[in-house]
Amino acid sequence: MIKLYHYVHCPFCVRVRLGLGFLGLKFESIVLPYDDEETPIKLMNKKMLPIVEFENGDLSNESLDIIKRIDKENLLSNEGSSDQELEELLSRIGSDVHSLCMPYWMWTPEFNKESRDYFQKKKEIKRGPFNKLIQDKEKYLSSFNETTKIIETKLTPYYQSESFTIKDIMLASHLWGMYIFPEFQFSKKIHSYLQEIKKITNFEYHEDFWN
Ligand SMILES: N[C@@H](CCC(=O)N[C@@H](CS)C(=O)NCC(=O)O)C(=O)O
Repeated sequence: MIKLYHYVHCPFCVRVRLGLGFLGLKFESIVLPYDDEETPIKLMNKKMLPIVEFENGDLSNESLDIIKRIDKENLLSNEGSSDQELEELLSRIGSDVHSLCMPYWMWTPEFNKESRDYFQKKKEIKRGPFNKLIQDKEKYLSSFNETTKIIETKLTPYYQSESFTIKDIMLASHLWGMYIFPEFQFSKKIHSYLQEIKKITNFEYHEDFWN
């Protein structure tokens, strides 16, 4: 069985879960504590997830390569708008969602005291103190809301497509983390889009912590 090492909050890891789920592939789910440096370095020589170990022992830690490899029948074909446009959208989403959500993700069940401290220390180097991110939330929220208006114009009902594609995996996984942000609601259109994706990919964000 395919083994997936992942972080729940990481959008690139969510990509792989959505891909596996859509294709109906069973996998062993291993949520690594965020402060575990040893496991990813032992497997891939760097601390970066997702890592997939395929049934033949091959390893990969590039989300899109992983999805291409498991999508043997090319069911997630990638036609339509240029990748550049989606990349720009993802980078806009990423910068606001990360600033808004990091101070909250660290209180979700994938973290314990040690991994939370490690996460905060590491992420504050790039983004600045988490309490400042929280103080500035209106700025990030208003920018994110502008981006969601653009997204809405692209859903037909999937991202510039009538059917589900790899682009929906990329978009949805970047948006998903906002379900953790307090006081935030997606518009009905985007929420319905994400919930439809949840259904067809059999995705449950925190299912690893149900038992
Ligand atoms: N290009 C990689 C990017 C994966 C990535 O950026 N993973 C982040 C988590 S979101 C990571 O593991 N960073 C190292 C760390 O957070 O310690 C992919 O698409 O899979």
